[in-house]
Amino acid sequence: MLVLAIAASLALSACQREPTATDAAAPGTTRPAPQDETADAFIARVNAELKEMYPELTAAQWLSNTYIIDDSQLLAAKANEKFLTSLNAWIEQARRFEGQDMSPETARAINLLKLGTSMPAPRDPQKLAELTRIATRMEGMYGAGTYCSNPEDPSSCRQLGALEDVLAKDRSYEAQLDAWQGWHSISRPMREDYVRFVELVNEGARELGYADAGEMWRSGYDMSPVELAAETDRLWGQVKPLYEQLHCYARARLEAQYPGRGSVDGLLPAHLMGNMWQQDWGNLWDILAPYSQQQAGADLDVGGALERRYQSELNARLARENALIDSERRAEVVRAAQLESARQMTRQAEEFYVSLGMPKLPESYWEKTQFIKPRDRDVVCHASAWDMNMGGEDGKSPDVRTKMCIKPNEEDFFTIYHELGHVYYYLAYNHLPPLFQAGAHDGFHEAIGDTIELAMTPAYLKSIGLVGDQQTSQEALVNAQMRMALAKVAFMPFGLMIDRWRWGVFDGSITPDRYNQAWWELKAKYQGVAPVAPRGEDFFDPGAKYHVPGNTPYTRYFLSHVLQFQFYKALCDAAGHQGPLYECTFAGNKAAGEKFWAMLSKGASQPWQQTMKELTGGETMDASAVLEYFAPLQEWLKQQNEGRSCGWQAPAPAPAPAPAADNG
Ligand code: X8Z
Ligand code: ZN
Repeated sequence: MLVLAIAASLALSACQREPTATDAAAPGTTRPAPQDETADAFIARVNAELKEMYPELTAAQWLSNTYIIDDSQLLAAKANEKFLTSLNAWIEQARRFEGQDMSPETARAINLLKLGTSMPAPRDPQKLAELTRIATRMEGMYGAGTYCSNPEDPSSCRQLGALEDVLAKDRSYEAQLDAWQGWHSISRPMREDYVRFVELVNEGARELGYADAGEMWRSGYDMSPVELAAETDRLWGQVKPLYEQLHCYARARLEAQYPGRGSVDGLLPAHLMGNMWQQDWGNLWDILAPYSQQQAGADLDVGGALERRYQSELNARLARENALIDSERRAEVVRAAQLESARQMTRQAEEFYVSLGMPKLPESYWEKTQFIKPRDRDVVCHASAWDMNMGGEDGKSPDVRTKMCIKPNEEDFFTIYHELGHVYYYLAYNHLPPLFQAGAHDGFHEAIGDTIELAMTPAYLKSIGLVGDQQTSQEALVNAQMRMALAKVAFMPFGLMIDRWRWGVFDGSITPDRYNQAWWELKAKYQGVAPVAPRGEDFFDPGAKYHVPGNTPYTRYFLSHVLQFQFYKALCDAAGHQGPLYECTFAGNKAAGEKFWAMLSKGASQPWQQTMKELTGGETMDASAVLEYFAPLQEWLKQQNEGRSCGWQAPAPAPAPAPAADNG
């Protein structure tokens, strides 16, 4: 989501100078640069203006995300237009200082300003307005996406949440295929918009001096864009053997579950992985659990426990009602129970952070957050965390929120911890100037909540009453590791392939006539996943993943899946943990909490390498903590896969069309 992307880089504590009558501009617009302004004064002014205009932008975005209608979209597009126009003006004004001496902080702030959006806009006002309209429309189309299996019958219509439930729970091959194909039909109309979107952001990126928007995205990591790309290859090389073992194991189990149709030429069928994008295989626990609960002597059914809690909440509420309630009243009661259960799950997550010594969430968080899917309108359900006002004025409470459509299941329970990671990062760096109110890099932002997730060990889950007694057995260990691997290891190649696709789209090596083909080539190459029926260019399957129409860069999640294990290890050390890494939880440990908070409160004020050093002692991203963590599982998988022929052959990519003679 745009706001997150920019929030990740923009805010100021107070105006550095009083605006005078001569340089006053309309609230929230850029003032002309004073003649004798120094670079330091310039950055102070940008920080002030940014903070001033920010609440109006986020309010419009919040509205269009939580109430999708033409009017809210118009306002969001306009607010975005205003913001991107200001951003371009600031960047233009910053050129005056090129080559001049300035403090490292100011130089850093100017660079962050240039990278202040993942949607670089052309300077041409008409094109800029067109871009914001397209962006808002695509996100709205995703949020409102609905598949009707029988177009004549409105009761056959389902949105993403209901279709995801089918993949999560229904083991019928056909029902899953219908849900998967159904959702992938909603993005067909986005294709034309996306082609134009790419042209426009590329134009914006070129005007800023980048080769294309992809190169700009790769420039936000305190290293060259070429180095960043090489880093992702290197890190993937570290975890690939583990993924291949997991893939091999999952394939064998699927082939047993669906004889003759559990794989497609050695690749995993896209609709059978329990998840719309095959990025998290946790829902396949019924098929992939190494040992039964009895064998392991430990239960890990967090989803079941949450579902039971919700049901008893609902039953208690229904018991208080008149036996003859009508369907309208019943729906109200159901909603009240859903809301209560969602809030309870969120309280539980908050408690983890508070147990580390972090503050309670402000009261306004509980009032303004969207916890569950509203009944009466379309919303973007994809989970997100918002800082509405960069900490607010001095002395006022910050306005932070999350927006989710929480259901009582394990995946959403984890996602709440993930989202609160963003929220606590906001709270920790709200004291910084707006331009430094961002993650050390965007992968850091994604890794905070996930670091906590790693600390949600069976022992922790038991301590909060979500699972029962845990015996220590080899079987229990393998089960616990598998549960984590289905979320974390399965994710990694997906985390990589999305931007491999977009980098190619932005640099022109993937042309619109090959959008879908290239998408599935990358899915095959990295994830070893394939659709069971051809997906031609009449589809636009990338658009069925939120971050494509939402234009959120994705490499951040891949990096986060490496970083979170490094952070976890460092916090376990801080907590004085002894023994194997995977046994560690730092819940309730104030020393770990202090170390974490210190890292968060640095925001983007220094190169991430420095921030990482302060937390972990090292300055590079490194997947060896991933491998250390999963060592027992990898051993077990090797034994299980003995005698199987693992790996897969990705179909050879079709040759790219010859490049255009002149690409400008
Ligand atoms: O988009 C998210 C978060 C919001 S930043 C819910 N995630 C990625 C996804 O869902 O695709 C978290 C993990 C990966
Ligand atoms: Zn996130």
